[in-house]
Amino acid sequence: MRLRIINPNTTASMTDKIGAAALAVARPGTEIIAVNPASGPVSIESHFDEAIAAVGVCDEVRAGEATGTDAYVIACFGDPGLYAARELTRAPVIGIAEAAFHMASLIATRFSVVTTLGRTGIVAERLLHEYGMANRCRRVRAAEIPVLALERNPQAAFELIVEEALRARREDGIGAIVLGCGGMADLTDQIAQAVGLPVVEGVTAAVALAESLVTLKLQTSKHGDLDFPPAKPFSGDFARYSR
Ligand code: 2AL
Repeated sequence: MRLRIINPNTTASMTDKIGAAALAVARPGTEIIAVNPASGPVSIESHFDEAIAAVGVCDEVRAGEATGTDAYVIACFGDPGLYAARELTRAPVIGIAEAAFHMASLIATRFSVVTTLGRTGIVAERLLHEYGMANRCRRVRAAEIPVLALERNPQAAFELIVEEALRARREDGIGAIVLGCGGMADLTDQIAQAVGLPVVEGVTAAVALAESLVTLKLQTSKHGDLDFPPAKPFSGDFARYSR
């Protein structure tokens, strides 16, 4: 099967890292195509960044539809454009926050999230409520590292994430940690070793869930709100969406 892993930001080094993490857990017959939009923010750390990145995600789904794709992963922890992407395809589309919350809830009664910045933590809290997972999460914590610091200085970032995860282990009464950024995908095993708790990372969780849905022949429902968007003209920069 062919999975298209969309890093919604435009930082190619992060896309490579996400692709490698996906490939490391993929089944032998799974092809991983890791991409990022040509235009958009270099990192996603605000509602504005998410709004712009969502357009890039939709463009990448359209490109995936043109070349044949069995499932998509949106590899940013705000799951930008998730519902719009689902409207554009019958293939399953999995957001990494959604995947990580669900996977963590299968191995622990309660988990905490360790994300990058306090403000993106607020986005994660909103998603927990939206997905009906808030009662499984004890706390969303932030290591207060900008997303691109994960690229520039991974060792320093690793230490801050482990410090926060150890505080979560001591104070939150949890059974697992969820990592709250696509850019943390390469650190999972090291963090799990340092913290001594199961660590759920969204890219790898989403790949495993996407493979399961494809195996079960479960596709995005076209009954109701996830049906293809109504055809209509789009003007200006978005004329490419006219149908
Ligand atoms: C993210 C992410 O996963 N990628 C990105 O650019 N911003 N979200 C986050 N919570 O740090």
